[in-house]
Amino acid sequence: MFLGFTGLFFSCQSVEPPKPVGPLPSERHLAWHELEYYAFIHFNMNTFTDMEWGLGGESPEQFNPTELDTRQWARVAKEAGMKGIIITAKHHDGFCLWPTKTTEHSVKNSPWKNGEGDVVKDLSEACKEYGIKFGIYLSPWDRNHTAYGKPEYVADFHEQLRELLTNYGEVFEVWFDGANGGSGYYGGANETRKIDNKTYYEWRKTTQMVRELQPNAVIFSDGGPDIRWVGTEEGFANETNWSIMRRDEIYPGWPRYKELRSGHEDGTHWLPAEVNTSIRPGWYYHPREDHQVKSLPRLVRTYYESVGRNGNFLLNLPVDDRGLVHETDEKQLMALRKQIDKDFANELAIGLKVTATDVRGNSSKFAAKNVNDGKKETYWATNDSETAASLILEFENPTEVNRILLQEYIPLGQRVKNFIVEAEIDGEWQEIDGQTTIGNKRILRFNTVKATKVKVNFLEAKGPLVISNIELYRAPNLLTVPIVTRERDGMVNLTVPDKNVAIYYTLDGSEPSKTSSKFERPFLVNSPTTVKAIGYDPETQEQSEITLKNLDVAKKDWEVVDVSSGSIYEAIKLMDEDPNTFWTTDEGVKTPQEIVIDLRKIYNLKGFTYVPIQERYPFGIITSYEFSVSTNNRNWKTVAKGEFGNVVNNRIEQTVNFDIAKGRYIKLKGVKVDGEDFRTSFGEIGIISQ
Ligand code: FUL
Repeated sequence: MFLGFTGLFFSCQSVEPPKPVGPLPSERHLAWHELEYYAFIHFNMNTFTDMEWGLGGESPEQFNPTELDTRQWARVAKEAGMKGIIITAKHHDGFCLWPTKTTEHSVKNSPWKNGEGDVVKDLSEACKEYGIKFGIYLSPWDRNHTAYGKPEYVADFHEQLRELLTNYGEVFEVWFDGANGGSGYYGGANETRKIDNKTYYEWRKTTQMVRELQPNAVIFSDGGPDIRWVGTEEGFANETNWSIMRRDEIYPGWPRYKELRSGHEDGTHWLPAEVNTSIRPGWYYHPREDHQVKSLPRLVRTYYESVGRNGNFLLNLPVDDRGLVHETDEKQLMALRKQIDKDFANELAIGLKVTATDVRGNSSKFAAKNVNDGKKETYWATNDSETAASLILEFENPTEVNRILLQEYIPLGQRVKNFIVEAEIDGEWQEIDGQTTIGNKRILRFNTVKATKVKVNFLEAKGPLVISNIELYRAPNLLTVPIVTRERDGMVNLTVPDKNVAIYYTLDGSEPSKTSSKFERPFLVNSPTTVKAIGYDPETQEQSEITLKNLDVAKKDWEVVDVSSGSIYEAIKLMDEDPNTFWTTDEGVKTPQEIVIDLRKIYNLKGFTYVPIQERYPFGIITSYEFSVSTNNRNWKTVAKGEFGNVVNNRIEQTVNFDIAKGRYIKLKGVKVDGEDFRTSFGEIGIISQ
């Protein structure tokens, strides 16, 4: 039975609020939870040495941005909807972005602004100007410092922290990395140094200093003490995500880090998760990753799997060697903002009639309507005996929904362990989703339903329920450019992430529109063909940009018949239509490496394609090539020779055209390759035929 009779509620005074359950967040935590989405910026010596982990022996001379503009960073972050920026003031290589008194290894000895510059100061001022928060990353590991491993270094590390927390205004977060100790330059010693992560940095003293100098700042590390790493850099928290953990078991570099993805149900401290990931494969800028900025669907997913799973989202922007957020990254950030704004544009639950199976002391103070009154400080609570209850929101008319957002009133602790969402559709209840934890914020995405009522069935909790907010949305479909993939047998597939988005395509080079063929199932392409496709949202009648892919004969019968070294059996990977698999020749073979493919039929050839290896740490990319054709595998004719310009930095498909030549066999020789072990690698080889 549902209690809708507000008139019978007892007076507020007599009913006590529920007692807190488990460890609770501090004021500092509560302010941090509100931030939700903010930027990491990795910009430091590595930006100029094209490294991810500098060794420490770099020269300050190498730090020389040409157009460094921290106001651009702050503007981009602000426009992207981010609430702050955390900057790598010092990374593992030890180079300091501010003129610290502790070391010569800093901006003060760099050519940038003739050694007069201070990136930390510039950024703190830019953040202030744009009204966003400012945070610092200070690597405990320092591969430059002579005394690393001895107490003298720790004194300098603390001094660096003191400078950063004293001279740059309000700091909202201090970020300590778990990567610690190992090989390094160490003032020229070039050796491996091991430290004890638990004791060496004197964490207690470090924490005290932060508390004293920046009492509002949260401290991040694998184990806090305030907020925790989420145990992966891929950009997600687990579906079950407790904001509490048995904190005393954890320390920076904790080997059981996978537990950080879910927290501990029996946690002893409030230790919520921050989901850090980069908008590119690397944390630092590498021109070779310019084409690997994350796609919109990927970024949207990360948003829902961080903010939507009770975490904060810390998205890294690798500022480039000019000193700017790259244009492509900026474009993607704005696309994400636009999509998230669209998804949450229209809140449907506010003010709806709402009833619950139990209300604490029947008091209006704890009534069900508190979940949709738009106020986060009011909440619906159940009686102490009721740790399971349901709540129903009623629409006036059948209404489409596909998102639900739930929040517990976390000042009283995180409680919910298990819940189900149901919708009343055409008079019948249907389960639409079921999950475990909620915490500060949980967002569920489900297929659009036209509901008259939405019910949340809280099945299990650690104590009486304390729910502060429920929101409902009808997000639009995610409209993106279709992805074209193909199998070796020539079958072509077109995909978009949202199943409500239709795909239309053409095969004759004409512009696709919604009157073109609608993609229903994979189709065969076995001759030179240009596929053009669009995504189309039938609800908004909007269409995506056009994707274009040139396809040629299917590779089904092709066979690699000769390789100069390496395993011929593995060589199928260079013609499997999957550029993410690769084939490589042996290491250390100095003569140019080559490969011969039998196309099993004579074609009029007029070009070839080469996709370089797509690995995060690529090797063996062909930079100068020679391409030959033959009809009999004996008499060869070289039809093209040259360089793949900028292929190492921009690992996209390379296309080379040549005068028509008949050929059944093709030979690609890597005349020059990038890297030093002489391996030659191939992501994919293709032909262009007539
Ligand atoms: C890691 C570091 O080793 C990476 O270089 C990067 O700074 C990332 C955010 O944290 O532990």
